[in-house]
Amino acid sequence: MPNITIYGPPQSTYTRTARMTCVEKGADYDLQPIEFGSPELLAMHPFGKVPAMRHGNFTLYETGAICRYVDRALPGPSLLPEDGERRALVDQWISAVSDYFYTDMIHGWVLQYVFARGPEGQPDMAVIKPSVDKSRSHLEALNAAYDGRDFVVGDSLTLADLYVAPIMTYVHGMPEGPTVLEGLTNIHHAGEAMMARASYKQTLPPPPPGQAAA
Ligand SMILES: N[C@@H](CCC(=O)N[C@@H](CS)C(=O)NCC(=O)O)C(=O)O
Repeated sequence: MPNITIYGPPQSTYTRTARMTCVEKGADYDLQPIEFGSPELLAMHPFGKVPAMRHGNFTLYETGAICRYVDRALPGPSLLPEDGERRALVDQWISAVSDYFYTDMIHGWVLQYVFARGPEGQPDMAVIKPSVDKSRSHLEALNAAYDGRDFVVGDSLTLADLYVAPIMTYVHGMPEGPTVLEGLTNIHHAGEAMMARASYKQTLPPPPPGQAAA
């Protein structure tokens, strides 16, 4: 079986979800950084996002499609539950994280610090403040979902956990992170378990400029 190649920068949360899936499934994979807007990326991904994937002659884009392909292509326990209700809950959380979490935690918060666009080149607090408030409410929903378990759905790791983890790495490193996470003990416990996994440790992104490693 040829190696899987994941195209995307190590900082990208979606790219990391795909990489974590490869590690969890024991897949041999290569990470290939790629330039946004490059003809090489657009040839694989007409929408110009990351990650993209190549496996032999097969090319694929969209994180969900890549993760499901890797999950099926490799032996070992599936990252998607067989049970219909649990499977639906995994899909629910993947959708919620891709939409609400990504919008408010990555676009409206983390990237506002990384690419500061406010007055005098400072982070724009008029954008960050409401995003942080919305993030707190999203995180309360996640905290409730854990219900004292280490996983978002059920008693074993699913793709939902691999969507959550890359975003949480950045949230922990934000100036408002400790306050926003205050009292969310389920998230704390599940995060400890996640941080001990090889897939988490092997895919840690380089710290954003001016920020210590998460
Ligand atoms: N729906 C896509 C979203 C991928 C995505 O937004 N990736 C980000 C990086 S984490 C990206 O490519 N951003 C660059 C841009 O939006 O131009 C997926 O699930 O793969």
